[in-house]
Amino acid sequence: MTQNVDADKTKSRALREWIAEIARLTTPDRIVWCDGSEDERRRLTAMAVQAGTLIPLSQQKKPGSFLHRSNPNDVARTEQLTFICTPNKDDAGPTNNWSPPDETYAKLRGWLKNSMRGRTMYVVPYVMGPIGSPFSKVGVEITDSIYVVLNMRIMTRMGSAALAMLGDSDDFCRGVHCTLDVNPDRRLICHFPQDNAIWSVGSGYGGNALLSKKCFALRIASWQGRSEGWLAEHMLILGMRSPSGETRYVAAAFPSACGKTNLAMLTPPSDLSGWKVFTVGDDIAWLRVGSDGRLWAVNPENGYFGVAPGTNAHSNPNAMAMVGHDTIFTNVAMTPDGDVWWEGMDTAPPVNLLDWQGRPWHQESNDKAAHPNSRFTTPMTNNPALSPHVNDPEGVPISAIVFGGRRATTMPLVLESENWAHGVYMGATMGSETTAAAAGAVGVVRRDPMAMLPFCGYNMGDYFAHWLKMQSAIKHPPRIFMVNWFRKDRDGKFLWPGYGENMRVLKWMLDRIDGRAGATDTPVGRVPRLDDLDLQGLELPGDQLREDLAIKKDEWSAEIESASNFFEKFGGTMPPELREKHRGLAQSLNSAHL
Ligand code: GTP
Ligand code: SPV
Ligand code: MN
Repeated sequence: MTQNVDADKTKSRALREWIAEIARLTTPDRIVWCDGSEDERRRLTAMAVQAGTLIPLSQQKKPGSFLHRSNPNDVARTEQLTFICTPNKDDAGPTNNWSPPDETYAKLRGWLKNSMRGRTMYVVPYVMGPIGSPFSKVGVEITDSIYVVLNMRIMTRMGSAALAMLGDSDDFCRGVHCTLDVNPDRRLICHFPQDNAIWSVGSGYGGNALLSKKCFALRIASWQGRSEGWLAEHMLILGMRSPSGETRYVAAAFPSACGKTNLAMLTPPSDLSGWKVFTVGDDIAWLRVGSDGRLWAVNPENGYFGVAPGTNAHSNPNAMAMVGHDTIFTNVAMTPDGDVWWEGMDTAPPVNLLDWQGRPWHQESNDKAAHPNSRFTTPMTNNPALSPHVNDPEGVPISAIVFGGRRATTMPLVLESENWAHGVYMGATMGSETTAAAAGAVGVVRRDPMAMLPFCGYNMGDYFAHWLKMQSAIKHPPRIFMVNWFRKDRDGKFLWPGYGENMRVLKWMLDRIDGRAGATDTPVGRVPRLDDLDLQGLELPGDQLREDLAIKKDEWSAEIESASNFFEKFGGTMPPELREKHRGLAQSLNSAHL
């Protein structure tokens, strides 16, 4: 048993002491400090293959790529087992699960006692944000899972560079991850923002286990952002280059599995010639006010943990190209010749497919071959549309913020807010149908403010106030919009073709900002008229688009009612400004003739 931490690994005494403390608790057979080298990747990959954790794919069809099958009880984030452990319950607010820090630490320590006996403890230092950026932050994840290490290697700037950045400082996020026996009865994902610490036990999947992502970069970072005056958001960041060569940036928040990765790397329709989209980030944005009074965004991640189903050469050619090599696939189906397959790939399912659990699968089967939340982990450098500014230390300046949900009804294709406060109101009241990205029922509409309901590390009432307060610091605020790619007709078919065609909506936003495009006022915001959108080359019946843009009084009355009930939860922490906005909107809707 190795409990002495080599002094030569890090200059940070706080890090050495913390590693020693967790090692005393979990008693691993050995401690391995990850350096992020290519040699280390090869070694760990070989061990994972040996252990059956990774299945090599065909090196002709998918060079450098592997398949991982997770425990079938562990296939998505578990929000009901995710806790914010602040000293005060009110600090977590009415939308988070809360448990008291002391009791929670005691319980977790009990579970973790000797939990790494016979196993290796990996120490994974990582940087969130570009190396050398004053906005970047260091985290260290302790884990007993090679799969987690290999994913963290793709998702973050991991290894020696992080220790170099940390130096002798004690300022790092402390993440303890232990898979235990993947038993849902001993699974908890706990955040201690006041200690800059995360303890995650009993799950090896995605956002539960890759602690850099939702746990640090959103829950802990949102807490830090409130006290330091910035925002940590569940947002993609994209650049749009116009035919004249000017690039403008947009940050967009959609809930899990609602289209961020797809929008972030979209291929514009050929009819909009000369336009190109560049990806800065696909899931998380850290936003700060620059010295020029604009809002600047950094993507703290280094790779993509993207949804596989629905990805195909038509919907997302860039994603198909980037997962063609050096990718870890989780819970997708496997073909007999060592390739991957999932629903919505747009190719007929090959015969003799193995499903995500490794069982033979037949076309007549009612079960999905790939799990609906199956994913790819791929380095951002694989993305053909990667922005050349992704490593810029100051980030990119944001011209528009977009909120969006998955709504079969009510929400039009796009809505423009009047001003910052109205935009914050739109984000705060937004709803979306639940998806397979989290365990539980799928397709139920719930309020998911700013797509942050499961990811805000503090009281969401205070979070809304923080958003409102940011306005005074941003001299040139981005304009705020709301979108919905998922409205359906009576037969349940999507009204809008989506994917690359979403470029037309993005273009309208820029045209609005620049005063080139028109809109019509409605009680709930501004909506384009048919000829305000650039529809060249798009074959879409006018009636269908009209239906997609319609504001319907009965639907909106229900929406307002639902938002009222949601606001009620917050009591005194709800900013009066939003309540006022809500009352005004309800009134004008009531008196409007729609
Ligand atoms: P997380 O990684 O969970 O945060 O998801 P995400 O927001 O990045 O969603 P992603 O882009 O992976 O899309 C999720 C699902 O929505 C996929 O099955 C996509 O095919 C589908 N989707 C994405 N964009 C569109 C669109 O514009 N229209 C329609 N109909 N479906 C879309
Ligand atoms: C999400 O659920 O929003 C994801 C996947 O991006 S996970 O990393 O599991 O959170
Ligand atoms: Mn996400």
